[in-house]
Amino acid sequence: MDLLQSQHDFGTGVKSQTFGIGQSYLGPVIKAKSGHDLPFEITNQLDEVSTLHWHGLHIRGDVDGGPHQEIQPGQTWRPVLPVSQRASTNWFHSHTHGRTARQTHMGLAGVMHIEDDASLSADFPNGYGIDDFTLVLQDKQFGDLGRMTYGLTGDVLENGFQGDTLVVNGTVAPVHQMVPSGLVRLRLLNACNARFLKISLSDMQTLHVIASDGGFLASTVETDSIVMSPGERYEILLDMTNQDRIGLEVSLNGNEGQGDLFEGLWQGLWGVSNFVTAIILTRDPLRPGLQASMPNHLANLPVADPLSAVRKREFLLNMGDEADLAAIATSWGNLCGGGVGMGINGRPMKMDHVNFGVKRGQPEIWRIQSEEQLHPFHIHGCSFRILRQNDVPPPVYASGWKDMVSVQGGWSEVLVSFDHEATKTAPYMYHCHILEHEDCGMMGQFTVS
Ligand SMILES: [Cu+2]
Repeated sequence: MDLLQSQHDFGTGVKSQTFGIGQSYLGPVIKAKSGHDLPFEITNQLDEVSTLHWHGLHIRGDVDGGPHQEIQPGQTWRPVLPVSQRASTNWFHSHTHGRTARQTHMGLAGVMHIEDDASLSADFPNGYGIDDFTLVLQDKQFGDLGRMTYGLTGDVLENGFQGDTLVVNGTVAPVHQMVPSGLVRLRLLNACNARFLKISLSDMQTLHVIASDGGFLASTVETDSIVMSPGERYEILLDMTNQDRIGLEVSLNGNEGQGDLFEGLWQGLWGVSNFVTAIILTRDPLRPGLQASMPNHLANLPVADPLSAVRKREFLLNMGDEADLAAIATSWGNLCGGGVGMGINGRPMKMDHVNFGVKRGQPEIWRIQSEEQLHPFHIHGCSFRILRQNDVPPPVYASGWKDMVSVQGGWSEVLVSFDHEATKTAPYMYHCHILEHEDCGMMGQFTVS
């Protein structure tokens, strides 16, 4: 796969300047079977340095694709990924120091499905593009001429880039899809730089959630809506046996408004305005699909036992000073701070400073708190379980395997352990997944030995 400078029509009738991975915008959907080594050849045809991080994969730090595995212009990176984890929907995106936000926004992102024996033999849809669809959800801003725009100001650094137009798999929403008469699976990725998305179905139909970031839930969770932070994945099932048409609705209200955003997000206090239909699924009555009921049992989830933890660590996310951010935005143009302005526990990300080391296989509790604002926190090389999210238990649909947890005002706690090695020269990252915050230094690094 090559990292390309390209042009792409998002459906606005004109071509925008974009980056792509082997295509004009975004990358291919990669399907991998757990238990196999996955070799890649990634050539950087851009005229700037880049990286490709495998978000959600449990793999060693030296193939993780973080900021230490730079691919210089013209160079080829050849990582072999030993994929050994449970079935899950993961993704990959740029993780270049100080440039992650812009490069990912330009299109350096793609999706990777991991399957295992259980997922392939289960009684639910897995025909890619037939009854199993992958939706990359992003917010974009288009200028007067219909071209995608991205520019940094102090405000954009502070709140993260937020566009007013929903784009699905690189096309302005809504997109249309014919589906067979039966169960249909949607794999959702929030690939926005900064925007939280609230997801529901048309006609207030019940959502059936089967999987979160790191794999299947214990059983199907029924809910009116789900909230997705940047970086999160959820899978849902729809029964199209007896309905002609259904729409997936996405609210872009996420990060707007005043007051306690977190409460608003999770307790349904958001206004109902500004819902956009992401995709309209229309049943093809002549195409029989999978005739099965909504699955009940999906996976055996171990109890997340906080008493198993051998130690606790605390992370305070720091926003930095407004005037500093404005100055950074001006001086760096369309780059972010390169690791200054924001921080964690009082210090910004420094490439040559490893913050701490953890021991392989030893569960820890990581407690995350935000000085101000809502932040989605991500940890590399693992899946964890959320014990508390902003002082309360997570929604049931977020109680399984995760690699994203959000926090605003209160404490979030996760139970985490790592199975793979990350050395001092190839450490793992933990960071805010508002990509402009990450670029401004809200990130740190750690080893696993
Ligand atoms: Cu943040």
